[in-house]
Amino acid sequence: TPRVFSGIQPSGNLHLGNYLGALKRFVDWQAKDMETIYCMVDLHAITVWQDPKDLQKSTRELCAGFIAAGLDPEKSILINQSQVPEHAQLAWIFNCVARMGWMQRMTQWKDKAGKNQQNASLGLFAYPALMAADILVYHATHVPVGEDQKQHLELTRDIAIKFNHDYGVDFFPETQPVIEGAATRVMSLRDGSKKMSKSDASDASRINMTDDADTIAKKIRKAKTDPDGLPSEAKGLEERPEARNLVNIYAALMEHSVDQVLADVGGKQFSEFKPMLAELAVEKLAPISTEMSRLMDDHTEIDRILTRGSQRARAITAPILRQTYDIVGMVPPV
Ligand code: AQP
Repeated sequence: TPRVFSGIQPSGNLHLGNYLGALKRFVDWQAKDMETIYCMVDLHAITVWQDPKDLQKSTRELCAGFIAAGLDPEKSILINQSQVPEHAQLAWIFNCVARMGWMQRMTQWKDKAGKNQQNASLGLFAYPALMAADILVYHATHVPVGEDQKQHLELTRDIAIKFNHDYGVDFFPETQPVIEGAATRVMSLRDGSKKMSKSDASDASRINMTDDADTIAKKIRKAKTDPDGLPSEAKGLEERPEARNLVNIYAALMEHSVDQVLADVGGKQFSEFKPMLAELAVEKLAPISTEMSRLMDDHTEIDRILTRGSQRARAITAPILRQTYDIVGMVPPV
């Protein structure tokens, strides 16, 4: 059966971009007849500094978010990356397959390392090789992600091709990025040219999954827009990034197309549309955040789910790593 793999970093609050671009799609894939594996990528998170206590809390909270959004630990394998050591082990092999020049071209590296690349962690540079390992250690073929991860998935494919070519095997599959929906790139509420992100200094720039109804309404009310009203078709949103972003969010939450939404709300002013969007966002997100905090009350259940998930995962990853070592020429234990 084809396998689906994806992950989210426990590097802070889960936000609406993560939800619409990734998590909501994870739930869709779970409903199909596929094996689905979803990961809290804590090893990725520490490529930039994480306070240990915050990391633990964020990892459990992310797992609570996964479950609250509709992932079923019986149907999907839910794991914490560091509990499945084959991810990091395969990543080392891929560090030796990938080329420095490939990594240097990654826009996420350039954005996150900033001007002072010499001071960035080696892990941040090698991030995409670990991501390739996350996926390929399951021989996963489908990877639902937001638009920003497209380049990393192309690199995953390059690593698989080079490994297969160098060792003369047909072992790692070529993975398909699955970038779907009306909100594959949710933008900051304060600046339509930046993506909504956990690490944006301004909390007003994003809607956190744990925000209460008042906070959500206030952030949407204050969201940047232009003075014009809503157009009646998608064409009218060109060159209007903030307006387009709010309409995309609305469409994704409604599970309608942008054109369907504009057929309804075209002609309205933002003063009228924003309260509609706030109401919809609260309606969709409040049950998730309520369930998240219930699950967080006692994290033993979450810890148990992750332990069980990693056992199921290792039944897949251990044989694939063993075969990889064999291909590479490592002497196995007797
Ligand atoms: N703004 C976004 N719109 C749509 N999808 C998004 N994703 C992230 N931001 C948006 C998708 O969420 C998944 C998990 O992301 P991640 O946690 O691995 O990493 P990230 O991209 O680093 O998330 P942030 O919020 O932007 O964190 P920082 O601020 O640390 O960089 C991925 O599928 C991603 O595409």
